[in-house]
Amino acid sequence: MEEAISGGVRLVQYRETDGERRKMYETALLLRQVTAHYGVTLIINDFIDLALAVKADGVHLGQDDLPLWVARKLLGKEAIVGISTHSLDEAMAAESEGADYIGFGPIFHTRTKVSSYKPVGVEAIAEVKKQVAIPLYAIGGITLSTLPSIIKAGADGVAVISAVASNVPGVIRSNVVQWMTLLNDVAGRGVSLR
Ligand code: 3NM
Repeated sequence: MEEAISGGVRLVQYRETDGERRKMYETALLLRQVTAHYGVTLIINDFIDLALAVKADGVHLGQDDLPLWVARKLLGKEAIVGISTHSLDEAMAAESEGADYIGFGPIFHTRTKVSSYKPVGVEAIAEVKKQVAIPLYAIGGITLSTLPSIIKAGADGVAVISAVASNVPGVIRSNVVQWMTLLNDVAGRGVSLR
């Protein structure tokens, strides 16, 4: 994460889908210390209690997680609450329920997340943006070569895992620098909710 931040990332999501909750707490606490130091926004995937416990900036919920209003009630109105959406209907519902942003996808095939959702394609982004005003972050199988089309379709930003992840020291940083450079070229801005 420090490499990603040094490359220019302004928002990170801690996404751990299974594992020991104690270990997750310790990891999230460390991520909070580092993100606070660099002034980077930290969102916790799925777990409202974890977000509360480490004073994260917000939580990201899936369609099967606790309802948005519960997260809002527990975390307060200043917290960022985002929702994963996979269709226009889900996107509209998320907005009317008070989400701060939506994740929308999978845009393309991805091997990172096992789910039954079929890829929605780039055109679906424009359809959703016609009806939904809150920021849309496209996700799922996005690469540097598809990034321009996604921004042109109206996405406010992108969320990527495999396109930047690496175990080799220095590679995440250089990948992120490439992404931020291209984003600035095609969108004229970085990606941030705060
Ligand atoms: N959520 P990659 S797709 C975490 O469609 C996640 O809601 C998705 O990883 C959704 O950039 C996805 O490696 C995986 O494809 C994104």
